[in-house]
Amino acid sequence: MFKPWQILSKSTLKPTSMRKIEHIGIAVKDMQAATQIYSSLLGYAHYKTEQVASEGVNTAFFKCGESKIELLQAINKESAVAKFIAKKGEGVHHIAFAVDDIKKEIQRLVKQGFVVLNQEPKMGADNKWVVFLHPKSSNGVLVELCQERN
Ligand code: CMX
Repeated sequence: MFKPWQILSKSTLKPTSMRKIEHIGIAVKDMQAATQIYSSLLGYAHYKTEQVASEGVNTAFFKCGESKIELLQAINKESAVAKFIAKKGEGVHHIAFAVDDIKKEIQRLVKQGFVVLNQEPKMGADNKWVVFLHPKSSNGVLVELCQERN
């Protein structure tokens, strides 16, 4: 059973390379409609679109200060986003944290009992190495770690 609060106290917490919320991923059914809605909300257009075939998604990115909004539309029914929408409907799909050293963070989080879905970082959208943590180990929220690819 995953209970990191049992093994960590303030005195054992160490500095990590978790830097900021890099982006929030939002699952949408209709990308064209969603980009219009988020353009209206933010007052400016998305800065890029990208298909990530390996994840079965089309994406559109908006900058928002230091962070981003990533709209995600499934391109096939096997996609994690298609399954998410079928079960929960449109909405917040994941929160992504920027890290300096993704491999070190994987080791740290595995030691603490988090369920890391891919132990080897994979290529994600917007020029990143990415790793996902199972939502069951983070209070029902799918967590992504991402590191800039050089
Ligand atoms: N947020 C919160 N909970 C989620 C979730 C999400 N995004 N996706 C699934 N779940 C929940 C399911 O509802 C289910 O809950 P219950 O057990 O209460 O019913 C539970 O997690 C497990 O679901 P599952 O049916 O066993 O597994 P899935 O086939 O739905 O897969 C997951 C879930 C997280 C393992 C899978 O979506 C995954 O590997 N995700 C990582 C990759 C990814 O999401 N890629 C798309 C984004 C790519 C990008 O950002 O570019």
